[in-house]
Amino acid sequence: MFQKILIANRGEIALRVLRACKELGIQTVVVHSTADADAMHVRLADESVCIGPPPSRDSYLNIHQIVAACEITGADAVHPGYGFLSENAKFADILAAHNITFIGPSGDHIRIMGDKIEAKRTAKRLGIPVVPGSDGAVTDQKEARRIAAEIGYPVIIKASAGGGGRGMKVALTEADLEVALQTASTEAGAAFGDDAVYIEKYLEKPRHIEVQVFGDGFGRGVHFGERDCSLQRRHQKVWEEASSPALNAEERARIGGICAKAIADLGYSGAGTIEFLYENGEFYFIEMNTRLQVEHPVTEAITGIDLVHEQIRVASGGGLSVKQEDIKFNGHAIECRINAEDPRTFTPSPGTITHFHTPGGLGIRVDSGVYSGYKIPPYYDSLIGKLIVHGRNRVECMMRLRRALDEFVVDGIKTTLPLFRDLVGNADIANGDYDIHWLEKYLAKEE
Ligand code: MV4
Repeated sequence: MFQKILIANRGEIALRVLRACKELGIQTVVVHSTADADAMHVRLADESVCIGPPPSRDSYLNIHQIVAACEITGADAVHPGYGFLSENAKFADILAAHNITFIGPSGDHIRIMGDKIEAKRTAKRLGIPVVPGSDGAVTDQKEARRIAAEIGYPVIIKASAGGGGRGMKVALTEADLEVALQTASTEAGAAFGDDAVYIEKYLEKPRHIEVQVFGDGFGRGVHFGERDCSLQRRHQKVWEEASSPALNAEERARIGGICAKAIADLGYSGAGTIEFLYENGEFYFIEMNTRLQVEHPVTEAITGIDLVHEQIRVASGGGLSVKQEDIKFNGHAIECRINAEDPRTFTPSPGTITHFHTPGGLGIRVDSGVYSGYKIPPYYDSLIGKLIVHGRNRVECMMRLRRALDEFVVDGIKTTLPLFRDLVGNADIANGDYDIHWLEKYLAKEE
């Protein structure tokens, strides 16, 4: 097991990882920018190293500074959290070259999944159902027209170097195709330095369902069920659930089994998330994330398993603490992402939190790095906390969520809490009846 882990992140996830390290008796080092000297995880860590000024590229993305902090403190592993360097293959390779363990998959697995064409080709080869479309990159208009005609309109053009919604263009008919292909490719070249694009059938009203997987480092794979993350705004998730209100146990076991086998065959190590669009009872692979995700706590709530403990165990060569048959799904969990933003316009609202009071009681978890008197710096993303509620079933979970939202107090800044108080009372949400476009339509109506 590791002696000392360096946490290369900030905010609630740095604290989340720190808690796991403490429980495992592992010493902790945090790195932070000058803007984060007052952060909770800096106070709670055994050691801290200031690695630079506020801009991320000079601190949380500065690989050399982070490697130097490892050398100075004698850290034997790095947990990257999510965002920042968590899916940077070069970072994983550099750490390996320094004999420091990257708590995550190999640089090569990160690289495969970062290239969306390569990821899709790999998924298909491993028996994962994919969205119908081109087999690889599409360059000429004639080929694009042939493929689009074959799969049928509407189609979507995606950048291979994109992902998470960046660099996509929809063509409703053949008349739109030429411009869509041209602009998608030009924009991808400018934004990512890679103009490769591919074509898929455009699914009009899918849900976003993602399967949590783990490779144990010994060639075995398991799944921890799915999360439904359909409630998004501009590709930012707002509300996540486990399990998906749309799936039954049979569908869960089927897609979970496919994903677990794929992870085993790939020889993947650590946590991963296989993302699907789900429409009319069918799953269509879109991307795989090779990191721990923001919404991992809903999976922890229904399985009772600490996924960061598992990441650390696997990275240290100790394997998973559970086998597939030990993983049982109990009840239902919902996560609300609490952002320091205006709840209608989503404009960031940094500043001082004058009062912070979190809900408690059975089935409530709040993951947050903030406290009363804390000043939110303006340099980073606006997530200030996550409310995770667990109940024996979805109805109990929703009742408990309503109660927890009533107790939550954040004064001094604007937050997205009022949005959640509206959503929890909405009939479609109560019925679990929503797709990836539901939230944007709802927000447009409310204006
Ligand atoms: C799609 C799609 C419809 N059809 N692909 C957006 C983010 C990226 N992960 C994939 N995305 C989409 N891919 C096909 N073939 C619709 C989206 C999409 C979306 C997906 C998940 C959650 C929210 C979304 C919002 C708009 C579009």
